[in-house]
Amino acid sequence: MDISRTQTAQLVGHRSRVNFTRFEAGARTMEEEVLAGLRSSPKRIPSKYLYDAEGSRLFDRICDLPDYYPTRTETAILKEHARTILDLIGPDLCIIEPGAGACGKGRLLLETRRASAFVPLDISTDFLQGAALDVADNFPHVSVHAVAMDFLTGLDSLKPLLPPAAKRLIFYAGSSIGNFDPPDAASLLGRFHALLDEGDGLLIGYDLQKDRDALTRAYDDSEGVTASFNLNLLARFNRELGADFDLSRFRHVAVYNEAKSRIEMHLESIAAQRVRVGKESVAFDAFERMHTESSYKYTVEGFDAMAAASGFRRLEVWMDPASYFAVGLYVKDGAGGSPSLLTGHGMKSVKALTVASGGRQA
Ligand code: AVI
Repeated sequence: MDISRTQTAQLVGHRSRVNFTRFEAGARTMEEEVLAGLRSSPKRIPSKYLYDAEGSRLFDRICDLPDYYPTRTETAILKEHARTILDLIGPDLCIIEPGAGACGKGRLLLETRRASAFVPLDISTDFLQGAALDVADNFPHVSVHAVAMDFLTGLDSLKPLLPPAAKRLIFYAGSSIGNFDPPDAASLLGRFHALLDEGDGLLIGYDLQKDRDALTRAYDDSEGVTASFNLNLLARFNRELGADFDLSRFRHVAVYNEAKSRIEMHLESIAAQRVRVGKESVAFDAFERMHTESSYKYTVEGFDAMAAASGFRRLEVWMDPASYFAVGLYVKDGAGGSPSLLTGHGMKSVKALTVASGGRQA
């Protein structure tokens, strides 16, 4: 990573302190990336731009929608199995949570009192600082080191910063892995692998293949929140790039691409039109679409194969009774242990991993 600036500070909360580090990397600007996507055929926009302040607020609303099952299903799995999950990796854990946001799911793991350190990573500095202080106040036995970074490009710089602990566990929740095309997902798993030592773990939530109706309802909800979330991209470009998208002339489309096992979100131009974006004028045909997000749906076997190709071996997987969502626990290969067998709904552990917990010195 090309780190142009690194800042460190101690944040002081009501009852606690948080170590805080910010990495800033040289990156392409939003205008360059958006224009490159609009020049391509078919047009596409990087999905990371969905998450400005308004997009993040809308995404929080999506997570609470009856039609959007992933968040509540993953939370229920974690609530039920958090203790078992962490016991499989071992005590004195350092939990690293990429894309931690409000650290809500990380807290479910911290409540088990199995972790001695917590490293939330997020690109949004203000949000991260507040959330990390709140975690430190609520879990005084946990040493919190928050890192503001784009973890997609900055993960290589993180290793020297990690606090000492017997084991590390990367916790990548929310089926965020599903928003990467498979080669990029595999490459991210590879970078997670590089951050860990043998016997360290990866706990990852991913969405499962299911019937088309349930999937399209989740991404085209009856309250129209996902449509607003998608269209907010255009409002953001109007605000931040001086674009002149007329939001009433585009519509939200969510389709399940069965051949690629992914939900695709698009914005469709309802008529032929030209739109100014930065210094360019971009032409849209009637019904032409911009691809704004993919959300891949896996099978347990498919996900295991991708993880194995990146050097991870599955110890266990937990699912809800309807097999809508999976939370898999993987270990960086080279450590002892017994992979469990698939046993149907619930996927109960067949044999717990036993790994000698050799201490690590930072
Ligand atoms: C963040 N990510 C896992 C969500 C998903 O389900 O792919 C983003 C999302 N897009 C529309 N609804 C939710």
